[in-house]
Amino acid sequence: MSEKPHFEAYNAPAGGWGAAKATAKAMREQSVVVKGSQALLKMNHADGFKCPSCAWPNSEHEKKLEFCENGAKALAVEATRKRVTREFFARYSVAELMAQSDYWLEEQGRLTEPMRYDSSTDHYVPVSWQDAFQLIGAELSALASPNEAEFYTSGRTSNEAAFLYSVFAREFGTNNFPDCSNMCHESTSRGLPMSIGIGKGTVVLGDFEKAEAIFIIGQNPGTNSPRMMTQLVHARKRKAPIVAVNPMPERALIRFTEPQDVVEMATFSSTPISSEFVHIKIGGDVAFLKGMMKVMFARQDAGENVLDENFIQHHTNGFAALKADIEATQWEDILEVSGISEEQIRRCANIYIASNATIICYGMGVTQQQQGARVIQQIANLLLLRGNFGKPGAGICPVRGHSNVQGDRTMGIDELPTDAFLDRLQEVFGFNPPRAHGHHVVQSVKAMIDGTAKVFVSMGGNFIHAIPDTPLGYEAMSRLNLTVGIATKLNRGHVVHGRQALILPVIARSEIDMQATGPQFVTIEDSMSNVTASRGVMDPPSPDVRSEVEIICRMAMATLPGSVVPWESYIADYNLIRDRIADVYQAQFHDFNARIQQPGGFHLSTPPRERKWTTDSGRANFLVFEGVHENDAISDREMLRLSTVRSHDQYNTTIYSYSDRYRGVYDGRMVLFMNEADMHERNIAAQALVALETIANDDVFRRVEGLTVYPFEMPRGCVAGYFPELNALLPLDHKDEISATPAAKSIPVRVVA
Ligand SMILES: Nc1nc2c(c(=O)[nH]1)N[C@H]1C(S)=C(S)[C@@H](COP(=O)(O)OP(=O)(O)OC[C@H]3O[C@@H](n4cnc5c(=O)[nH]c(N)nc54)[C@H](O)[C@@H]3O)O[C@H]1N2
Ligand SMILES: Nc1nc2c(c(=O)[nH]1)N[C@H]1C(S)=C(S)[C@@H](COP(=O)(O)OP(=O)(O)OC[C@H]3O[C@@H](n4cnc5c(=O)[nH]c(N)nc54)[C@H](O)[C@@H]3O)O[C@H]1N2
Ligand SMILES: [Mo]
Repeated sequence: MSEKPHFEAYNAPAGGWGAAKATAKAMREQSVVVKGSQALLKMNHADGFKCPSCAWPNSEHEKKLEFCENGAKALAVEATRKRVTREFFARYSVAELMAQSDYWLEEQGRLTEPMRYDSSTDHYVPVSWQDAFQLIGAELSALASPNEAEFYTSGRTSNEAAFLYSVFAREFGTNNFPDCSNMCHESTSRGLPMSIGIGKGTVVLGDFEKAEAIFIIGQNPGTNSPRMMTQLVHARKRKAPIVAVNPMPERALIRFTEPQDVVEMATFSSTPISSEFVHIKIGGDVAFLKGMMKVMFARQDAGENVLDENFIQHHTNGFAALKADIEATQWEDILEVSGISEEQIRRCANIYIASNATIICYGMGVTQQQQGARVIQQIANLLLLRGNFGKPGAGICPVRGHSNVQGDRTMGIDELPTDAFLDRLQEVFGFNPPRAHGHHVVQSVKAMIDGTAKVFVSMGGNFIHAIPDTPLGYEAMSRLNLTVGIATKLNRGHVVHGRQALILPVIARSEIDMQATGPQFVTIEDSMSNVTASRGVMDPPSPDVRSEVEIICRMAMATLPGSVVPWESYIADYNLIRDRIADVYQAQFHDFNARIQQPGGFHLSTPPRERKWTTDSGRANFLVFEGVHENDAISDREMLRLSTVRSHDQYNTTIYSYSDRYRGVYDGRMVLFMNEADMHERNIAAQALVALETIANDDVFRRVEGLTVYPFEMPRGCVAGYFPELNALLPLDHKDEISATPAAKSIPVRVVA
């Protein structure tokens, strides 16, 4: 879209009738008002399917309607009546598709049959399923080493499919599992175990009813996990304080009208959400957290009882070192780096100290930083100081993104598998899994560039527009021998492809998955470790789409003729897959097929809930973050920190519309949110067209042009714009030190008029 965006500040509460209207509009646009509305009644219900949007759990008491505006949009675009057919591919060459926007590609509708790239005509042409699998088998078998293949996963993939995918790639011989989690909550998965023994959240939904205070750091729930707003509204109605820490004053963090609350809707009333809005500078969270801890130590030393000393003594290590570090941290540095006043930090500390049960939620504003994993460890420190683990209403709550991203990791989508897991796989299946660690996302891109990766299989997702350094990604893809996109919708990853390429269309989660033994269900694990069943209710978009499970099994059969795994049997009956999952993960998934039939499924145990610590020391660890700087020191006077965020109308790389109503942006996404004083200083007028350039010392020139400046309440020195348009500015090596998660929320840039 070349149109210039326009801006109109949004001052109403988030949610409410605007959300209800947007739900109806999404259904109309995809011509699925009746079908979509009927399906919505089944969304997140026991006899229905799990919302394909976010990973927030369902309420424990079943509500009549268990969906939100953005879940409805996700369903509408999945249920769309529009179709991408062989005629479509005959009409447009790949070069012509390349010239279209991501929005346009997505808008063409559901993929309907397998397609193969024909380089002689630059068109995708129909291919039989059998020939497609044969091509995959031939290319994989021809590799000099299994490690020349990369098996990507996006977090919508079910437990059953993810498990088989992990078994297939490992029987083939590699642990190369780059996945969307590597760009998302990897900092949680790698950083949190060092603190509390596990890389998952420790709260359940019921804890939100008992929490006496809730902190929300670097997360935009009104857009990205709107069903969470129900918990926040309830908490505020019973007067529990909420502290939101964010460089953007996101509307839903300020005021919200619960669309499911009949009285609020009828009376146009709303609930204020944050009792404290902490307008943090990008990368200022550690300073803020350390400031709060500083207040706590000082009050404890002054004779107050603000720490849970009993808990600290019996359950933790490293207290003295943490205390020494916090005491050595200077207020001056804390205030400068966070941009928050000492007074507000003290107020937030008071809220925390007054609460006997606190939940801290966090999202991408924390994980996608250069020290993301270590910031999370400071969040854990803060919670440990008051024993906020293993008691009702308390704990840590990393809010995951994709609806099954947590389950995919549990099922073995992990480039760093443990030996214990590999031993178990070997015992259950009888093949020797590879022991060497595999590639995460950043390593896989490097392997494509240096030619050591030759085949890329993409189980869902849109790798090319999710990763950093967009032009580098394009180059990486085009060097491959074969790219395989297993997908519901056409996206950039199918248009930027290897020498040979396949697009394989799948049945979506909301659709009936009919196999030889009858309709199959799959399972997912939500952000709070609940494992639940998902049963599709709608008809698939064409008779020629296949389930992810079937595609994986047939790829395996074509690649591994001597396989010891009974692949064919799994296609017919997913219970057999769950039996194998139960065998591999005995402790957590025993009697899987029986337990999944219970209403609400089952909860995977999280040891910190019982105050058990699966760390090396057997205790929770206080970990020190020296100093207060999350970012590289850059001495460029022009430098601003850029955060790349989601609009209200997108799902990652899928753009639903060009508006972002809560932030007041309409008809465009090439927007730069900027503080007015920073604009003045640079002589930049509102609505001016500017370019951004990355400040990096790697000799690569990164620039994005055509951004319209929007004066916005950003802290000084901080700017924001949209993912994925700005990914070209994010260097591949600008990443979290521990987990390699790209630091998409903290890119050093300069504005060029
Ligand atoms: N509708 C919809 N739902 C989604 C998605 C979607 O695209 N659309 N994506 C899904 C996925 S995969 C994920 S991971 C989640 C993402 O959900 P979120 O974690 O909410 O993701 P973002 O919108 O990228 O950014 C979150 C917030 O971080 C803030 N932020 C930026 N820098 C900083 C900082 O330095 N400190 C602090 N404290 N905050 C900062 C931004 O202002 C923004 O409000 O949502 C999931 N759900
Ligand atoms: N700059 C910047 N970059 C980021 C982020 C950021 O905040 N800023 N966020 C990062 C994060 S948190 C994430 S999770 C990644 C997201 O990275 P990905 O997960 O790779 O991207 P998505 O856009 O979610 O993938 C969308 C595609 O998935 C396919 N699809 C949808 N449903 C299904 C299904 O049921 N089955 C199959 N097989 N395919 C399906 C469709 O073809 C659709 O085009 O991006 C990361 N990149
Ligand atoms: Mo994510």
